[in-house]
Amino acid sequence: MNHETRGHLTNSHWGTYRVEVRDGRVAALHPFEEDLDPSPIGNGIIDVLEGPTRITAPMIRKSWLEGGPGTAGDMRGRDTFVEVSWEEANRLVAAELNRVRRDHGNQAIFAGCYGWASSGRFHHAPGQLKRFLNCIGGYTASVNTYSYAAAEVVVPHVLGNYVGHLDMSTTWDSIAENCELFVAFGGLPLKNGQVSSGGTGVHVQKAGMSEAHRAGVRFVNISPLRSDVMDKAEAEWLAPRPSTDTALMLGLMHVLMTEGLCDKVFLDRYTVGFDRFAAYLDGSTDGVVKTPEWASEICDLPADTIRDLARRMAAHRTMISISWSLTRQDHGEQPYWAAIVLAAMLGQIGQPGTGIGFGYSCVNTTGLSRRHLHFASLPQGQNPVRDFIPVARIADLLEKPGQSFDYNGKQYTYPDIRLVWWAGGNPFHHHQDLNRLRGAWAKPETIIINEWCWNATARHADIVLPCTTPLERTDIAMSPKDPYLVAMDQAIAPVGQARNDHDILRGIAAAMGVEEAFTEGRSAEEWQRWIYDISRQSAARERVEMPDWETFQSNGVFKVPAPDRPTIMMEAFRADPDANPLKTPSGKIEIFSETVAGFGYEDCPGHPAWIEPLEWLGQAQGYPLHLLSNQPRNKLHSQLDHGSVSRADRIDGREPVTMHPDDAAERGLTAGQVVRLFNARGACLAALRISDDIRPGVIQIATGAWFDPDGTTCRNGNPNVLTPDKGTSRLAQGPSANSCMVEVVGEVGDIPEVQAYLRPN
Ligand SMILES: Nc1nc2c(c(=O)[nH]1)N[C@H]1C(S)=C(S)[C@@H](COP(=O)(O)OP(=O)(O)OC[C@H]3O[C@@H](n4cnc5c(=O)[nH]c(N)nc54)[C@H](O)[C@@H]3O)O[C@H]1N2
Ligand SMILES: Nc1nc2c(c(=O)[nH]1)N[C@H]1C(S)=C(S)[C@@H](COP(=O)(O)OP(=O)(O)OC[C@H]3O[C@@H](n4cnc5c(=O)[nH]c(N)nc54)[C@H](O)[C@@H]3O)O[C@H]1N2
Ligand SMILES: [Mo]
Repeated sequence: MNHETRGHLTNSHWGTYRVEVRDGRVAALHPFEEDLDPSPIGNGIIDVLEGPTRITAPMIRKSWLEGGPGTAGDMRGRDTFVEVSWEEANRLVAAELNRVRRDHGNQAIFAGCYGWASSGRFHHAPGQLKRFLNCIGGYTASVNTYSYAAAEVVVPHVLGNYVGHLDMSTTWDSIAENCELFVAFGGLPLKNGQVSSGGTGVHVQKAGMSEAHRAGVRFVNISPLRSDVMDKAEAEWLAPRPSTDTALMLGLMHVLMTEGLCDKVFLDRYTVGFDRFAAYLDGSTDGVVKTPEWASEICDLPADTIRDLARRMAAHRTMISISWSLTRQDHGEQPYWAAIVLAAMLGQIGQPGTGIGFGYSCVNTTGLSRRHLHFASLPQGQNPVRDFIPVARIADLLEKPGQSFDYNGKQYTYPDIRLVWWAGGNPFHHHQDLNRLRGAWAKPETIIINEWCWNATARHADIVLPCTTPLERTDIAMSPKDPYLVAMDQAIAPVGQARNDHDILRGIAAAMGVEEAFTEGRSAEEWQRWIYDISRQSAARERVEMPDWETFQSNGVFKVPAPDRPTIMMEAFRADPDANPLKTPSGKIEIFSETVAGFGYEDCPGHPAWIEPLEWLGQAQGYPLHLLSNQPRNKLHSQLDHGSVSRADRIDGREPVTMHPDDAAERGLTAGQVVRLFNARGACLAALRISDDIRPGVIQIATGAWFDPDGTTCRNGNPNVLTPDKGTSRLAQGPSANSCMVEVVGEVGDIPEVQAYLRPN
């Protein structure tokens, strides 16, 4: 297209780059010059575009090909693969879809397809697959995310909306100007601000935090990890036991209530149900007074520290940030609800630079100043199937057809799944208790995956359809959360026989007689232009003038002009709650929710409460260390784990696990040695990193290492062999990965080699 004159551009969740192409190969990705804090993650792709981990042709699992659907599901992950032509692959997939539809109905197809895929508005793999399946009668879907399912379900009961408020987070400029004290539950790890789903133009988190620090904002890092706030911000570090923030917040709120530090005017005008909650705080309802001393016993911070923090929060203009990680724990609804009530008691919600924010630095776009535009995407059509699961209930779905489950006040039934199709996600990365998932995964008759690399999910499939990476196709990066629109150029030819997901599905649609319904007669380029033009018209209605398609293509980048004033979350509600009510039953902040109380869930009552997690340091039950499996700094989830950037960060090829020196000494472990992390669910191998930047009793290993099973042990340090597969509560059924206890020992004898990055036979 226009890259002859302006050079190739690409975009990813972790940034925008100029692509240097030499002899038809990608030689380097150079950071976009407007990005003053580019991420190194991008270059990790170069050495894996080709090579043993690349899937270069359609592949069928041998037993499935020979015996047909349903053959030797337990061989998934161990079987060999047979290469077939695209024609043959299309024929096999079409025939199998027709069989399952005819014999069992479309609800027997699970295509929740959770995953981050790649940025690029058109070639969004899950969106493409869902559109295709809707052309043939639909599929069983999934709802909510792994990121913050508990918040997605509980916060709408409290504030009327969750994602809407997250999108309207108070911007960094307003924080720098107005905030004095920034209290971050789960910290503000810059490692996470490297990415944003849908694509990143330039990185702003470091600048936002630095500016606030220069302006005098004091940061408090409440996290088991010191590194969760950058050194430069000179944060005060408070390291509670993991999964106990709700108790800590209750202790803080008790101080506010008993010392007359609550903003009563705010509570009266903007909230309902404080009295019911106060009766819990002061122990009238359960006989337990939620004093700082009580909280201290649970979270293990000194009572005086809690008291002092509460007084400082009341005395200053305070912003509370609550990281998404706090939802990914047992009863992950509670810290979110509690943090909102804490902010309501301080009375600063809706004012400049203060109040509450949902996870500053979880992604680059939280606090990023931008216009809020509506961009089009590929229409997905209508799914006639009503069945769904809360996203993290995948193993339950496969194991328990016909059984019922609770979700947000209703009961539903798991359908009987015969065929699973994934495009753009890696359940053998993202799900908990992978040994359990492996067992459940053996049950469906057929598993299809679109992937470009031989990760664990590809290895555990029957039909592997090789797709392109963004460097091998043309697209547009156009995320409503990021001001930069980027023309994504095709830099190189597709590797091997890889096809774009859209073309893969078009081929299968043709074999099933629905090609016209799937494409509506448009080529990929015509669709991109269609999406762009509709978005351009929508932007024009917001008085933002986007260039026409040709100009955009020849320039390569368009930046939506910044708004002329900061965004302040819930500003309109604060200004006039009668004219701008929240979408809750009362129109106000629901400190007590009659709706949630009415569900009668003992694990999610009508107001925030401390409910002991299944696994935590207060109840060690044989496994004495709390394992945090947080997001990796050198990649996005499992993406590019096989690439050079991620692998350079390893210790002799092993994933590092961080432990406090006292815990290492107690176990006689030394830095760099290979250790075994284990509990009743499984084990994984990792290399020991010793640091006093972690709370004693807590260990940390990043997620993302490709699952490499050897029995129930992962040779490659994937923490999800250890994490519990339990819903946060009957309300949200979100994932609880961060409430996980383990033990660690030195690995002795022959230490098995990592095999995750070899091509399967
Ligand atoms: N223990 C623990 N587990 C966790 C978490 C945790 O904190 N702790 N975090 C959870 C969270 S928040 C999340 S969001 C999930 C993330 O889980 P996922 O989103 O499933 O993880 P990714 O590795 O991003 O998977 C995306 C997959 O899409 C593939 N892909 C990329 N581009 C394309 C494309 O164009 N087409 C196709 N067909 N495929 C493509 C990639 O190769 C990759 O395999 O993990 C969750 N799991
Ligand atoms: N580089 C990079 N960035 C990413 C991602 C990635 O894979 N790589 N993934 C993206 C995705 S999908 C998401 S959802 C976001 C997630 O964003 P987060 O949920 O914020 O990510 P985490 O790194 O899991 O958690 C942040 C910190 O919370 C702390 N923490 C954990 N449990 C507790 C607790 O009980 N109490 C307290 N006080 N602190 C706790 C941990 O020390 C951890 O480092 O990150 C996004 N950003
Ligand atoms: Mo996420």
